[in-house]
Amino acid sequence: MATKLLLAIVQDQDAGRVVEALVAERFGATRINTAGGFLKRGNATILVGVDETAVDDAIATIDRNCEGRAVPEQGVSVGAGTVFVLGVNQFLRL
Ligand code: 2BA
Repeated sequence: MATKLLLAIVQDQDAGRVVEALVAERFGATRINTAGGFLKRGNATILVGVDETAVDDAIATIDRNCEGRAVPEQGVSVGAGTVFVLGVNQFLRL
């Protein structure tokens, strides 16, 4: 059973809903308050350790609960989410 680590960067206003939806679907999730390098606005990085067979389900849950938004004053659009899928060497629960 291989574990993956999702590292999902979402906008602040969506983060609570994303975490609640993940937990309701029995995924483990950890929210870290972060900030984007370009806009320097608060955003959230959500860590989700998940079996590789459930990666697509977890990403779909994240996607359903966040949305892209335009930031006209900066002339950019922030995407709904930026997701990295990382391999995990070991997953230990002590
Ligand atoms: P920020 O760095 O604050 O970027 C916000 C939005 O500004 C980006 O939306 C993109 O549309 C634009 N942007 C970012 N860097 C730019 C640049 N050098 N020149 C012109 N426009 C730029 P997203 O791409 O949806 O990214 C949303 C947030 O996700 C980012 O916030 C950052 O916190 C994170 N992120 C995105 N790509 C990343 C990456 N490759 N590595 C690490 N974090 C990333």
